[in-house]
This record gives sequence, structure tokens and C-alpha cells, in this order.
Amino acid sequence: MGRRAVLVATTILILGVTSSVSAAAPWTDRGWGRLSAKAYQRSDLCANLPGVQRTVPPGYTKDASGACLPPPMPTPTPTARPPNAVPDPQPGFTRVFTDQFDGTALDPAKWLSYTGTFTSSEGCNEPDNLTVGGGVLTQVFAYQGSGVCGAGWYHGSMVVDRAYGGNNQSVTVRFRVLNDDPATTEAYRIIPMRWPSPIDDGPVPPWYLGEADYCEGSSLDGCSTFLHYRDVDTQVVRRHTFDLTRWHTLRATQRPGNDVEIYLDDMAVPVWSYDGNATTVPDVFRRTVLQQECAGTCPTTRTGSERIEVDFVTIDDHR
Ligand SMILES: [Ca+2]
Ligand SMILES: [Ca+2]
Repeated sequence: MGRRAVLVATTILILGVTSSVSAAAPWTDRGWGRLSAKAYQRSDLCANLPGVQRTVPPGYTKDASGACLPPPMPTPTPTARPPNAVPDPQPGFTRVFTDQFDGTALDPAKWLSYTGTFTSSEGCNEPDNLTVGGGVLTQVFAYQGSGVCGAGWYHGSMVVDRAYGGNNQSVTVRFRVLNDDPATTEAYRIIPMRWPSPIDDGPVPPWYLGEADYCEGSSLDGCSTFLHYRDVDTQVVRRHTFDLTRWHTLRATQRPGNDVEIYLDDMAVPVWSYDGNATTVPDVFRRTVLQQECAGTCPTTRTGSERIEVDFVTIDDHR
């Protein structure tokens, strides 16, 4: 065979190879086949370069045309519940009360509005300062030129109907606090409280035997739990730091064994657990209260206001 014939044969061989590479190559699991080292270095493991054979990387699959497919994404656990949804009761508790404030006024079958002054502070409760709209209860703290107590600072507070009281209960409240002049318009709030109450029309028990103020104070960067017992000067105290101007879900749970837990947003792990006893957490009937008042004395100005916005309240009884 002469020199010319050899050259022709080589050209045909090269054309044949080139042709087969540019067409869709059949898949083999043997390796990278004819993919050049340069292309290999450039390529992503799953970039489907035409005509390239490749090993299926661990966890990957291939389709009928030889495309290399990444592992399917794990199916996400359905967490459709939006962050503002009403959380379920804890194990061992049964829901007995839910108010999402979806109406246009406070439901008198669920709540009793306070009217008049507290013994604990100046200021005056007026039912008008409890408004419901847009799915939210608003407790309004503001100066009024007139009202049930005359001119002065007013606020809105309320206690749940006696039908929803109990001893071992878990109360969950989603709320935030908006104050347009915190420097001078300082309000005081207890969101929520559980207040020792007569079960029937009997005498009112002493407040200090079991008043539980789960989130109390006037600052906007936290609140404190006060568990009162024995006398007017004795209580268990615990501070919780969080931004009250943003929505948070706070749950306060009293369990058998006289134990108290405070949860904040994470309903699985409490931010505080207190192992109480029958002295420090008395077994008494209590009713849930949302309280707003002056911080001892009312502001000296007449301007400014504070609003507590409450998205929902739930109460769960221990079974
Ligand atoms: Ca205990
Ligand atoms: Ca709501």
C-alpha cells in the first residue's frame, strides 16, 4: 500500500470517531469514555455534555437519553403551619378555649371587661379601650378628657369567663406592644396573668396565694414572671428578654407537681422551667387576665399612647 492510501484510511478513522462522538453516545457505566481530560476538568459532574459517556456519581441517576440526574431533593416535612398559627396543646392538655379575635367586638361569652381603677396603680379601665378588628384585640393606653373615672389616663383589661378557669392550665398568647412615645408614655402590662378566683360565688381568695404574672413589666425589651405565694412580699421572679414590639407567642404552663414553664415562640423547649411545690405554686382556681395599667403612677403628660395587640389566646386544661 502506498503512502497516499495510508493517509486516506487514517482520515476515515478520525471522521468515524468524530461522527460517533457528536451523536448521542449510548450510556455506559464504564467511565468517562471519550470525554477529553480537558472537558472533564471543565465539566460539572452532572452537566450533560452531548455525546459524553460518564460514570453515574453516587446518588445520581440517569435517564433514557443518558442525561445524568442529581439525586431527588428530599421531600420536605410539611410545615404548612404559618408562624402565627395557633399552636396545638401540649401532650397531656386539652384545649378548652380559643379566641382569635376574628369578630368586631369582644365576645362577652368569653371575656369580662374591667371598668374602673385597680388597687395596684392609678389609671382607669374602660371597656371602650378594648377593641377588636382585623383579627386582633387592641388594648389602648391613652389619656382621655373624660370617661368613667373623669379626665385621666385610661387602659383596657379583661378577665376570661369563669367557665374557662382552672388550676393546672396552659395559656398561650400571641401579642406585641406598640408605644409611640416610650420615654414618657410608660404603661404597665401583664400579658397574660392567671388570677386566683372564686370557683362559684364564694369569697375572693387572697391574690398573693397564687397570682401568676407570666409576663409583667413596662419595658419593651423583656418582661418578668412573678409567681406570688405566702404573703404580699413573697414571689418567685424570672426575667425574660425579648423584643415586645415584635410579634411573639408566649405560653405559660402550670403542670401537676406545681411546676411552671414559660415558652417563647418555640413551643417544644421552654425558656424557663420552675419546679415549684404546693407552697410556691398554690393549687388554686385561676382565671386568665390580660391586664394593662399605669406603672404605679400615670404619665405626667397627656400625649402619647401604647397599644397591646393580641392575635389569639388559647387555654388548655391538664387532663
Ligand atoms: Ca414540683
Ligand atoms: Ca387573630
